[in-house]
Amino acid sequence: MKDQKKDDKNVNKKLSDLEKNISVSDNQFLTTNQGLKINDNNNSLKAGERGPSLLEDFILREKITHFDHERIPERIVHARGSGAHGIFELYESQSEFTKAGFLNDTSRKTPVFVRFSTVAGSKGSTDLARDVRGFAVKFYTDEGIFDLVGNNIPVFAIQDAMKFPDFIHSVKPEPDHEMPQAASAHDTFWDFVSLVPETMHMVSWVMSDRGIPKSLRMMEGFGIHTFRLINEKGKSSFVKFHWKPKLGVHSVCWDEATKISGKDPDFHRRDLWENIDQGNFPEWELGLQIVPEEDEFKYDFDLLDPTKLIPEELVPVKIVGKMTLNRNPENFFAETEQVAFHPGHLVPGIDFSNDPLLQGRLFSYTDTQLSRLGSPNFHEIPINRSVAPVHNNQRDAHMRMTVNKGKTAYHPNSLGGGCPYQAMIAEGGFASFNERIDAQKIRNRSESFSDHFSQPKLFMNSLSEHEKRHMINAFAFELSKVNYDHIKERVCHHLSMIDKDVAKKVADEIGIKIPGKVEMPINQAIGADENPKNHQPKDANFVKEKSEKLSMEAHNKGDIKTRVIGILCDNNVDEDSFNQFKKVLEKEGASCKIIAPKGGKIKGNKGTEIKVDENFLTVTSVCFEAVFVPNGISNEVVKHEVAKHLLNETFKHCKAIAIEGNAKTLLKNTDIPADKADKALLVDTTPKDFVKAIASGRNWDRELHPVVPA
Ligand code: HDE
Repeated sequence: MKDQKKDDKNVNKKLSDLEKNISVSDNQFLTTNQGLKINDNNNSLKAGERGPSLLEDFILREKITHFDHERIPERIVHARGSGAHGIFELYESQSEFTKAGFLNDTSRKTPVFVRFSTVAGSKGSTDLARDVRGFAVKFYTDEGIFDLVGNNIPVFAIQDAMKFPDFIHSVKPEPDHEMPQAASAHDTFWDFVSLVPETMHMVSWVMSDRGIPKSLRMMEGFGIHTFRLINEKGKSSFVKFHWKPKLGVHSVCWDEATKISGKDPDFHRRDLWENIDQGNFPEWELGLQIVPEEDEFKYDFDLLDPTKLIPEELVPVKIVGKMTLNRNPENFFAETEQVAFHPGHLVPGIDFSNDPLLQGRLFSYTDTQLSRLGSPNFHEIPINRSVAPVHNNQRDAHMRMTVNKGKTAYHPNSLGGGCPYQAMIAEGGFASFNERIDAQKIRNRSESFSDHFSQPKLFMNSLSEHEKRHMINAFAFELSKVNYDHIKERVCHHLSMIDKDVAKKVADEIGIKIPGKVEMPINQAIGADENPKNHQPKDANFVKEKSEKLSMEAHNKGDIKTRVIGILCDNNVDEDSFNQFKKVLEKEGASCKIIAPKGGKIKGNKGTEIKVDENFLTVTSVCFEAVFVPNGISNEVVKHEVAKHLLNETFKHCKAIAIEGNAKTLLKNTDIPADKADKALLVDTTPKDFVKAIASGRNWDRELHPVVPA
């Protein structure tokens, strides 16, 4: 207990180091940036009340100048993001594999800052775009900053950094008319995909429901690349990093995603913020897939190829610790916008592999901070500061905060007593892994990177029926937005190399024929000219038939924690029915939002006042996980279009509905067929059964009989 308190104090100390620059204005005078108290913040200085403004007005000029320079360039990719602070705790020492302190010492609580993001959209774009999500974690360790800059999908679209600008240019809005925003459903993206078949694995994940997460709190995270762990003796093992959410992995459906984008474009950001604010701290467990160095060539894919994952059946994910996000940022710009991640921020005990995509990233991230944050001193911004002391001979540059004392800024020196001095490896000095390299310089792709279809096949095989259906629909939706048949044909051809049935269904839907062979324009399709062995479609030669954990179904925890349930009611609601359900739902960890025709308060049948959260102007079913309608519904609600639509749409999105007593009349007025009562449409049920229905996941079978025109 005593130790626990000491630990908490340590974490708090580290955190308060980060907060040194926090400014609170309570009970303070308004001042200029020079500390001069301001007497009038409403009027500029003029020559007479109706006269021209004076250049002399240094207060106005300072205010406007600062305002003019408020924006910094948004991130080239991952511009839209949301951040949170937290801690990482280790379950069991991993000293067998790594000497990294935060993976050795179980008594440490390492502060972290996490930024989740979408990739394609601009800073103000919608959260629910079909896209990959960034999952970047900054560990403030005692040995320096370690950044794990990953995504919510375990593989990447391309294999070599050389293709990154091309890939991103193709997915961003098209350069002539700057459309579409935050969407991949357009010509240039699919043109690129069709010419670069290595993209097919990641694209299959993005077309699956993983591309439209329900919540940032309900996504897995992956470091993607293979890294190295190095132990005290210098022994190296390969590793892939995983984050497993304690709330399970959940997504919305596409119709919901498009509606949420209009109704609440900040849906994910709000959900993260509100849950942390309410004390529902999201948690992820850190998992390691460790491959002994001697097994480097054991698999029929290359560990260095970022378009491949290691199926958990081949190498299990070892759970080693837990991350809890427990504090919202104080200021979005200062923290979430200015945080600067870099896969090259390493600590002793962790090192890179030769993955050519990772190698390219090591250049890019510092470079991008220079143009985004404007100075090589970006590490001095509070959110980027190391909690381990920083001492070196780097000096000056724009916006230098540190006041370096003394006359020596060089090494070696005798005038400064030789300080700062180098650390031996035993003293924690970083040394790169002593990998033997004996090679010719070559600009080429390894033959071992050339199988692009086995793993997407494995992924598709592993999806449940409804997940596969959603993925097929997504391919069909996206390709329908493409204006060129030859692009659609090429993509369907690649799909047919992965799964003939999937390809046929997509092709039927978009009205094209799958060509037996596709022409890859010479000098354009990667590897099509110079090295025909590489990147030519091969028939799938898959690792395994299925890998269970690739389906989101395998990650359902069977609870309803932090889900939002709508309770539709009005004055005179049956308080017994209302309270009975609300109590059980809340006990199980859900939160209830009261929906009524008008805002303010309603009165139950026993006279209790109930606060209304959403009225019929603001309510939308897509913000709820399930809807309950208690007994005692008013005639107004029974006949109201909004109430009917709410139920229709909840049904259409396959969510659970519970109806009590006279609320059945409302159900009759909807388009939900009376004979369609199913495992998630519960009439006069118990709260426990309702909880069970929500927890078991949506009733996707309803999609097979789409009868509700919501
Ligand atoms: Fe990034 N990436 N990336 N990336 N990336 C950036 O850095 C880049 C890649 C990822 O919340 C940029 O600070 C190159 C893979 C995340 O601030 C930039 C290549 C993965 C974030 C950049 C990749 C990622 C970024 C833009 C190929 C998953 C957001 C702003 C060689 C493992 C971090 C910035 C945050 C951000 C470059 C590939 C994840 C331009 C050149 C693979 C989560 O430097």
